[in-house]
Amino acid sequence: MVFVTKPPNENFSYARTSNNVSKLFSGIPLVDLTKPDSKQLIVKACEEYGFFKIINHGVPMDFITRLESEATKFFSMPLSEKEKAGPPNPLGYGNNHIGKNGDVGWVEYLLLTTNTESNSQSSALNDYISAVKKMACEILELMAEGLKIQPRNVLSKLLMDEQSDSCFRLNHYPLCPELQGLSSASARNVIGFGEHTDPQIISVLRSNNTSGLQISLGDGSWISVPPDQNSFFINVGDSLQVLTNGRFQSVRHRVLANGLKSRVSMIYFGGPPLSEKIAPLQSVMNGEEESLYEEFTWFEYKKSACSSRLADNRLGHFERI
Ligand code: GA4
Repeated sequence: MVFVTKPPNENFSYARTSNNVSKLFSGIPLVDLTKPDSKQLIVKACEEYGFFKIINHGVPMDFITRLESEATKFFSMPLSEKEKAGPPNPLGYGNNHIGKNGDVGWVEYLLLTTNTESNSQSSALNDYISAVKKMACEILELMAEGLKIQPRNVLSKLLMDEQSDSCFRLNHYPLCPELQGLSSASARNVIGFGEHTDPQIISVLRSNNTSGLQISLGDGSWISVPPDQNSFFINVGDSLQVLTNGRFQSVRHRVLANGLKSRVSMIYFGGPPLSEKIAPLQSVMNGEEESLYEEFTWFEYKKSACSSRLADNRLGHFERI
């Protein structure tokens, strides 16, 4: 089974800016969490791309490698064993099919809860999730500081809430036989995970050293993100776009299959409690500024996302005209 798209016009493109003037794309924004300018760089990256890379993140390398080897071990089991952890609705093992509405991709995955009590059988998973959640909260606090909104935990408290509806995903993109032996110039694009935005607030992604992730600049072009197994990549989700009244943009991204090396990624999706009202924070609104969106709860948005296709513009249904 192959899922093909037209080759993209990669890495020569224009990015949107806060004043809507295009400028030449100058690389994936890089944020060093230990540097004092990190909050300004984070705000700029969220406004321009909704995407950036984090170095000096403080997550112990040992937590990462332990979980990666557990993931690799799981995905190398016979299909019949893996299927015992399925189907993936809402959590569990799945392959080739993503969501419930006909999306397909060259991928297998495990969707998990972030609840440490339910995951008590894997200390590697729990250690990793706790450390990545802490980093995600630190980043959300830097965003609040950079946006000059009070209190500084106005965003991070949504993830810290006991009722926070966050989830975790392990993805395995196997070697794609269709692409084996083809140079990247002659290879077609086989879709591993189709283009989409993440519905939550923030996503924290870590992958092994295999390429495949691409982000969209919103002008039809796709930028390949060079893999870096020692860093994390952060995505702004749809909910954060709404909370900032469109100041931050959720990033459209996708993963292409690879003919040379398999890819393993692990993603933490930080979401609010189901009952949380998702609306622009009062403190981000200037003067007479009005909300760009109808009011909805995370429960309502999640429900609507579950009945959509991956590539749909899910926020479109909630935009005020
Ligand atoms: C994208 C982000 C997360 O991986 C996810 C995905 C979810 C799923 O795999 O079941 C969705 C997708 C994601 C958005 C639209 C719907 C739901 C597949 C799909 C077609 C777990 C999530 O929360 O939303």
